[in-house]
Amino acid sequence: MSRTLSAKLIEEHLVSGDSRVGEEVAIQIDQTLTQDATGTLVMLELEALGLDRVRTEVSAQYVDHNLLQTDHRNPDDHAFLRSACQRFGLWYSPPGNGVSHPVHQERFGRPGATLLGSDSHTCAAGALGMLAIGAGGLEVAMAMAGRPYVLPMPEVWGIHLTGRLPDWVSAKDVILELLRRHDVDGGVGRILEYHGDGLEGLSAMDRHVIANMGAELGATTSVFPSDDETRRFLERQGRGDVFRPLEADSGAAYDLEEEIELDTLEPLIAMPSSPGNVKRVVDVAGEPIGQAYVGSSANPGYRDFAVAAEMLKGRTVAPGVSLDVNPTSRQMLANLTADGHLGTLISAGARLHQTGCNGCIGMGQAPRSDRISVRTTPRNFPGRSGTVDDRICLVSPETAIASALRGCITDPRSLGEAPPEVSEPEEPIRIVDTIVAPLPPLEAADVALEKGPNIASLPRLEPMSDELDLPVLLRLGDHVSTDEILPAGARVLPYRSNIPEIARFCFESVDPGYAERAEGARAAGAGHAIVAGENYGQGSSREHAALAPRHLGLRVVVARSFARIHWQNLVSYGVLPLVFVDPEDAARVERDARLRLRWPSQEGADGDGARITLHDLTRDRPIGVRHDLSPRQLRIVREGGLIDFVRREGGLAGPAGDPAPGMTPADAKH
Ligand code: MIC
Repeated sequence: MSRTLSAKLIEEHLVSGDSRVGEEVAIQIDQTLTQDATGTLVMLELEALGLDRVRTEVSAQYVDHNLLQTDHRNPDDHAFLRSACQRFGLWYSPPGNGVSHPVHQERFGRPGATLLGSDSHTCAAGALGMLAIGAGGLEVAMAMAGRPYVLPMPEVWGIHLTGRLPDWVSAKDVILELLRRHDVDGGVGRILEYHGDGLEGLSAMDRHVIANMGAELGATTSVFPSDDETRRFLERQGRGDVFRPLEADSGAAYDLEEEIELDTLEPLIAMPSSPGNVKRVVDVAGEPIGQAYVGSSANPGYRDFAVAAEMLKGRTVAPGVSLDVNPTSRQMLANLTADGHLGTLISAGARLHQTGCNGCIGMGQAPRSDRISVRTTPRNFPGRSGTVDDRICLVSPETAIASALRGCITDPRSLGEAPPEVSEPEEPIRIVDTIVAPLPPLEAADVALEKGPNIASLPRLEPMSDELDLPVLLRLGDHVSTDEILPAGARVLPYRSNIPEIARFCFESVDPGYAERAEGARAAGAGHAIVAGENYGQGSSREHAALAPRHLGLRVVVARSFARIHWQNLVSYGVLPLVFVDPEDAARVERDARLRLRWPSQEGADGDGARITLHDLTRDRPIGVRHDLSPRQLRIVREGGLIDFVRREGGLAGPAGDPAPGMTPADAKH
């Protein structure tokens, strides 16, 4: 039978399960990726679970998010991560080395491998024919311990690309076109598999741009074939030996099919404040901007910066516009410097920042309050930039620079020029030695974890009782992002390794009184519930968005639907995610209503979660709810979360390859 590439990658790694859509499959993970903003928690989890050494082919830890060192907290986190890498056997990419996703693609990417990462944009590695999935940190910790990753078999969505991109249109416009068509939840439960002759015009880093922002569609991941372009990319990184051609069989049947004629695309822009709010640039042109921003994991390629530089040659950015340039990596910076592009950018008025994520996650570079900021970043959720009433737009580098030159949103085609032709350096500078290799096991065993005063051990979470009376402390709308649940930004990120402290910021932009009310309820011995609309928890994979509210007493979220990674994070931290059977009920439950949750006191063999009931005590009416948890997940929630569950089952110290007791994939659903 003809198979899709996604099916082949899954079958090659299948540990158990049946690869029919919706059925659970457990896959072996070859590589893991963690970054500092989520990695500190992962390392604390490994410590709590008693792991001795990672059992993957490669586990790499990057420091790219918390680079602002305004006091001891972030540098202490870096030192902690470095010591944890030495202790547990990971590669360590220090601050200044660059953004995790492109650096991983350059240094460790391998066609045909699986990658699990505690960052929602891990899917970017699909650019090389990998099966790369973003997940919560605990699941990544489990994968480091050699446990398989369990997921419901996604549908495979074939995206057939034909033709060539027109002048002034680039890879970012391809993914914005998909977001225009399908919005932020259009990819949920799906793998986007790209194929067709249109691929010939897309470099490996162009494919990275497209695969990266599959996360914004809610997709499980994106997959590109591994072809001549992949080989070329790997050879330029000095890693041609890991190349392996991979593609779907001819005539492979996709669950869904879609066509994009690249020749017909135009410059596109995601307007404030959703990646799905996509318009044609020409339709919104003319609006004044205060900032243009180039860089991030969503446009990390050499060409993205080189095009910007060529467009700016001999010119100066418009008065009043801050042009912020965030080079992807140390290696990229070295190449842009050698080629003179960096000098061109600086002479044109650009502000050069250190290599890393920076303003993409609100670590500095916040825009002024009353003006549009056009960015090549992947996300524009409200307030994520650090400015409460920000107006962030997502664009290609071409549109960002055209806008920087004119001082207003500008369709690059309207510059009336030929687009710059750029080609990658013949002999690129390669910087490989700044990533620190794992220590040999004997030396590693003696390394002590370096914990600064801000690094707090994980809070213990108590099991859930049979009956709970919970006040509804928040009622939320649709598409609430993890940036709204637990903000990003320079004030908050320094507390990523300190749950009690970071919990104070929960839902700050939505309802500043929430944390205090939750603390009050908790002090009085009560937990609480939250009611939400569709796609609750979209965006970042940060576990803190589940663990911090849990620390404040959150026990149940009742929503119309959930985003994939956050749903799993809630389960991992002992919060019960329930779905309204009648979506209209989301509007009927009042803020401050009291809900009574009942679990059957005598659990059946499967935990009998089907009989969980919810009653609105304020209106005295039952609320129809369902859960989509497997028996194993129900047990995890009841026992207070995955860490305690695994601890009770004997921790992670077992021999390599053994599924942990209680972690048998066949028993799990997600
Ligand atoms: C993001 O784009 O939101 C991040 C920063 O990459 C996050 C990670 C985080 O919150 O630490 C993600 O997407 O997972």
